[in-house]
Amino acid sequence: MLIRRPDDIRPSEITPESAFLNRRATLAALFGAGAATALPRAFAAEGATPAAPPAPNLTYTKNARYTVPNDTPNSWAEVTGYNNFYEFGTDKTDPARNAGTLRAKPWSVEIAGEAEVRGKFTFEDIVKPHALEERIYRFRCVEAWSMVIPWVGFPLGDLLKRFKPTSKAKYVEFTTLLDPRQMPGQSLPVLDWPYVEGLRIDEAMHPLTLLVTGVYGRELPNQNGAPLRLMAPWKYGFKNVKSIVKIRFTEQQPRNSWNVAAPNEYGFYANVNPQVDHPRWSQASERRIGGGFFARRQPTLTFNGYAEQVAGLYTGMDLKRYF
Ligand SMILES: Nc1nc2c(c(=O)[nH]1)N[C@H]1C(S)=C(S)[C@@H](COP(=O)(O)O)O[C@H]1N2
Ligand SMILES: [Mo]
Repeated sequence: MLIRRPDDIRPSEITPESAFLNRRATLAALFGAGAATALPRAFAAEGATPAAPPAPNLTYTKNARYTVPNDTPNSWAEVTGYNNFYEFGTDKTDPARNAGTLRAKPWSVEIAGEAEVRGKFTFEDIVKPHALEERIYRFRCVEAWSMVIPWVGFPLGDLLKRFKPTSKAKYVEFTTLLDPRQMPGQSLPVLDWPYVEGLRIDEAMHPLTLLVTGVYGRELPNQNGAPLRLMAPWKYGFKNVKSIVKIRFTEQQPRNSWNVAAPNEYGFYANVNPQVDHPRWSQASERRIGGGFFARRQPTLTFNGYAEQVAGLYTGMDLKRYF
């Protein structure tokens, strides 16, 4: 059955035109014939009985300061089945189907740039010194859909401090793994691989910014960015780079993948802002995933509801210019 919500934004509307051409034909070669013939379809689990998450396999505490009042988290099936991870295909259901080729263990992260402590660190070196906590955050994709997600992780700033950034460290750049054998979508010119993102150092150090290792009490599924991904909940989803292999402290503002692909459409800051529309659609409201066929649209909140905590980072900045 083909159910297509009228307010759905098709990949053809968000992918740069040149990259979108013949996408289905090329995906067929990478992912098998099914991808070429499958009609676009609504996420199967949407509106269905929420599938319960499997038992937790992480040790963590619930941080009750970070919850979303009057809202319940999206189901496990939604959080792990409706994804953007173009390294595994551009449809929302592609990552769950295709991300099995990613080897998230063992993993290492290179620390580089303007910091006293640099070098290669294992996943365990990175994570072990930190107590994991669960925080329920709003999540807002630039495509005007949203979820509520119980992430497990720890404040990124606590990690960054361990590397003793120098006074020249004004920004932090994060890079995803580059390996077309593990990430077959990297064989297509959809984005300039590897996926890179960046934050200003004060954004990276902000207590809301998490380095995420899990969701729903479990180690991150590959499709959600195993084993390490970023989460800055006041920004559009594309800032939250997955499967990070490199963290670099820089003096200059780093490039970020979607800005490189379409600079008029995706900025560096990408703060959720109902008053600054995407050139091709409004950001004033959003479709909350999981409401079923008659899903409600809800108003977009400034800084995705985190204005009280983060607005001060942008005092005096014209947020229409720095979008
Ligand atoms: N490496 C990488 N990171 C990525 C993306 C991607 O395509 N590749 N997509 C981004 C976008 S657009 C969104 S909305 C979120 C989706 O995260 P989720 O699938 O865990 O909900 O991941 C972000 N991080
Ligand atoms: Mo997104």
